[in-house]
Amino acid sequence: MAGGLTQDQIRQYGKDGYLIVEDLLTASEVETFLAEEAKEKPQAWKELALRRYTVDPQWQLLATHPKISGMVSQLMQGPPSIVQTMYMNKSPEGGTGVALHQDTHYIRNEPNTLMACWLALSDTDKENGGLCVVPGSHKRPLYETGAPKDDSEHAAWEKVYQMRGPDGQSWDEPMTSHEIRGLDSSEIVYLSVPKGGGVFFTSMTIHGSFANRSGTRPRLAFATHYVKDGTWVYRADIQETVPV
Ligand SMILES: O=C(O)CCC(=O)C(=O)O
Repeated sequence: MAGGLTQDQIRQYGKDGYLIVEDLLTASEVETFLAEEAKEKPQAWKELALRRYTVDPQWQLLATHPKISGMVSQLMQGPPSIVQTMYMNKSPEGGTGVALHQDTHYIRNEPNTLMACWLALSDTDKENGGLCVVPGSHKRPLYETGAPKDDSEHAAWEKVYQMRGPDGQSWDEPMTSHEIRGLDSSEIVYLSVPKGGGVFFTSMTIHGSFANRSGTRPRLAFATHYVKDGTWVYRADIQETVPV
């Protein structure tokens, strides 16, 4: 699949572990998504959780967007399959963020080809809880984590996931929301991404966000996680990946 990234952009992604690209979506694509999202949804849709892209045309459009999937193919050097999609509407009155983590903490996969495209559906920055990253962190090992420490910044949860291995075995695994321990906070870079722009990042890149303290500006974002065709995803709830 042809993609629109230059060799310099691909090199930058390899060096930093993330890449910001503006104008991935048109204003009308963003507005159409948000208008559909504002409508009441059936229970069956809600229950699809991370797999809404399999039935919802707007979610599918963002997850399979040719401009974006072409770039994902370039970055992962092969055909992508969709693992999950998430829409995150962080309210201006202190809506909490996702504690800093590496996506491999949440989605174990082999070989580890997981990566994400995070799309800004409103203007996003430090004040309204925009995405933050630690440049170059994708070259480090997987960090130790614990439960998030500050619930005014980060949501904390616990869940049990069913896992399935390639040998047919299945087992339950408890998971809590992850917060990396031992991170030097001066390494965190707070990104400003305008509406319609996006950030590509690897599953080892440390990223997350803090609460929206803007008082007036919602932080709206849509993320799709992809693996390269042929990758095993252990979590049963998102194991059935869909080629783009
Ligand atoms: O947008 C955020 O707050 C965090 C998103 C995230 O962790 C992800 O897309 O993997």
